[in-house]
Amino acid sequence: MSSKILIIGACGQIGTELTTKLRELHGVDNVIASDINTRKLELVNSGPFVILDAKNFNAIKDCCINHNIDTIYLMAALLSATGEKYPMEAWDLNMNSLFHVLNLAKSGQIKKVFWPSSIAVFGPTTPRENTPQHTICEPTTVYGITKQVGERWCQYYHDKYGVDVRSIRYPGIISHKAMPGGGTTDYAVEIYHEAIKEGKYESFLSEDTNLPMMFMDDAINATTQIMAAPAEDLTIRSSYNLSAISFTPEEIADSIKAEMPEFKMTYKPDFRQAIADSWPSSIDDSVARKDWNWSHDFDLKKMTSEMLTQLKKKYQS
Ligand code: VAH
Repeated sequence: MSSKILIIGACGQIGTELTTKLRELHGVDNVIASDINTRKLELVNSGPFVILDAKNFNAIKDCCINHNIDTIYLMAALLSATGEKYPMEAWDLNMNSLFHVLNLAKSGQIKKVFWPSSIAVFGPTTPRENTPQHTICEPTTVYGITKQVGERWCQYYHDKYGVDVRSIRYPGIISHKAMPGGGTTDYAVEIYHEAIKEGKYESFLSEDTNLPMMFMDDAINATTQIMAAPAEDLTIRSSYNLSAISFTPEEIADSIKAEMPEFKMTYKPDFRQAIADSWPSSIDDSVARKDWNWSHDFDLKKMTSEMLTQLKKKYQS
C-alpha cells in the first residue's frame, strides 16, 4: 500500500520540487503538502494542501491523524544567513519542529522521517578538502549548530527508540522552479536569473570561494533514494555526507559566459563571506555511494545549460 506522506515546508526551494516528485512516485492524493502560508499558489492548487505551523506539535499530530500519515518529510527551516539575523527564531523553528516529528515517530503515530541536514554542520576546524563522513564538526552559524544538534538527536532517537529517521547533509542546491531563501549559497541561483534578466551579476561571495553544490534534480533523487533504501543498508543515522560538484563564483560565471559571452560578473562580498569561509570546499560522500548506491548526474556545464534554458523560457516567454 502506498505511503501517506506529509511534507512540512512544502513551499520552500526543496519542498516545492520534492512535492512534485513524491506525487509522481506515490500519487497526488497520497502526498499532503503543507506550509505556514499559501505563498505558492500553484503548489497549493496542485493537490492536497494544508496550512501547518511546523512549531505546533498538536497541529502536526492532528494532521497526521486526519490524513492517516505514515511518513513525514520535514523541510521547514531558517537557513544560514537568516539564522544569523534571527538566532533564537532559527533555534526555535529548526529544533522544535524536529522534536515534534521525532516524538510522533517515537509514539508510533508515523513510521518514517526524512530530515535534511547540511554541510553547514562543518566549521573552520573541519578538514576542508574531501571532508570525511566522520570528522570535526564545530559550526560557527546558528543554522549549522541546529543541524549538528539535530543530527545527534536523530541518531539518539534511532538508537534509543528505533525511530526510522533518515538524513542527508545537503550542499548548496541550485534550481530554477523556486527561489531559495536566506542561504549563503543563494548566489548560485540568483546569478542565473540576473544573467537572463540583466546580463550581469554582483556576487556577495568572492571569486575564489569554492563550495560544494548540487543541481536540484540530483538532490531530489538522493532524497527519494535514501527513503526507498532498505533500513538494514543504512549505516549512518545522523546524516549522510552528499556531494556532486564544487565550484567558485568565478567558475560558475565562466560556465555562463560559455553560453552568454556578454555576461558580466562583479564581486562585493558581504557578511555571508565569513559563513562560506567556515564551510568545506569538497565532500567525501563514499559512504552514501556505498550504502544506498548514490550517484549524481549534473556537472557544472550540464547544470548551467539546464538553468539557462529553463530560465530563458520563464523570462522570455
Ligand atoms: C544555506 N542553502 O546556504 C543553505 C545550505 C550548504 C548551504 O544549507 O544556508
